[in-house]
Amino acid sequence: MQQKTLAEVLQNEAAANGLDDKLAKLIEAVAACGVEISSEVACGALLGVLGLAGSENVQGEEQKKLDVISNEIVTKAVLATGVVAACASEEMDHCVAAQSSERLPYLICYDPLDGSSNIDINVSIGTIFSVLPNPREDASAPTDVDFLQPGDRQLAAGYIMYGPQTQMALTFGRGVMLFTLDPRTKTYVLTNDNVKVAEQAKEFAINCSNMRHWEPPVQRYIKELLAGAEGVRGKDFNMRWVAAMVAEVHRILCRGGIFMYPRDNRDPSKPGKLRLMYEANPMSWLMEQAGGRATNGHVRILSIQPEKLHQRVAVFLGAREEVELVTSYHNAA
Ligand code: AFP
Repeated sequence: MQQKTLAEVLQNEAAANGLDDKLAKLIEAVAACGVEISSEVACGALLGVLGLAGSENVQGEEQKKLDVISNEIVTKAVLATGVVAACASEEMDHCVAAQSSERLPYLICYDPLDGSSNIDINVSIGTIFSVLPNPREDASAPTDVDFLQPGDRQLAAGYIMYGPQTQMALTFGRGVMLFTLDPRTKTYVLTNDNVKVAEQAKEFAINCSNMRHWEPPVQRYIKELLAGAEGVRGKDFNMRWVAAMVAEVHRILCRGGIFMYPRDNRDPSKPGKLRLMYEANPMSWLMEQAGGRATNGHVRILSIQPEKLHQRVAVFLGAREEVELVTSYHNAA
């Protein structure tokens, strides 16, 4: 069967589901950024793009050269589409508004290169993006406050993962599609048109070095997983930890499991490590669209009303039965 390209899929979405051509244009621009970033990542040291940029982001984290390069690529591309009123990034303190005399329909937020700690050791990393409606009725420039919309308001979301293959996961709220970039033609080809996450899990992903800092519900849940067939779960589990959320989510979309980054008492002021707007929300929507679940331990992540652009959130996402179980432990505590 002739595999569809991204352009063909977007045309079909427009014809069959009324996908706005401006949104299609934005998604094509983000996908093109993935082609460019994939090339930069693949060259690594050959282009002198590894290592530290000598600067810090708003999170107080040291920026890698590729963090800065990726952010510049995405920011320039999305503002050039002429359909984005403002963009926000993990790598920028505040949103950047487009120069426009007319109202533009979309806001986009992104983590331009998630998993930066993996860059210099040649392990998978990725770009995560989330498209929201511009809430302003007029042509005035959006500010950070305009981005503070619950994840249920997203219009499109996905990621581009730079691994052995470059792959893009994408949802418009009608299921999850998976594309593979053909490096020979620089074309994304649809390789799964209906990704589904198994309701049960055999694998879990969490950074166990933080175990002593977790809250009791997480301690209980992980202890039961580690007890395996000799414990209350009655079966053995496997563990994975890639230290790049994109890779963890991709694995779960491909073969199931649960991913967790709980809040811990290392820094009680932080409700978790991952950011709500451009990591947790897009990944949670993908997971729910694929039949999985995503909570902060208590409520659906997509229902959370953001209070700050770079706010953090605890994340439990993946197999429905596992997320519901660990969430029940939190709500029973
Ligand atoms: P970096 O972008 O700083 O590498 O952080 C990646 C991340 O935000 C997320 O992608 C990983 O799942 C998680 O952090 C890894 O956290 P640990 O470094 O604590 O394992």
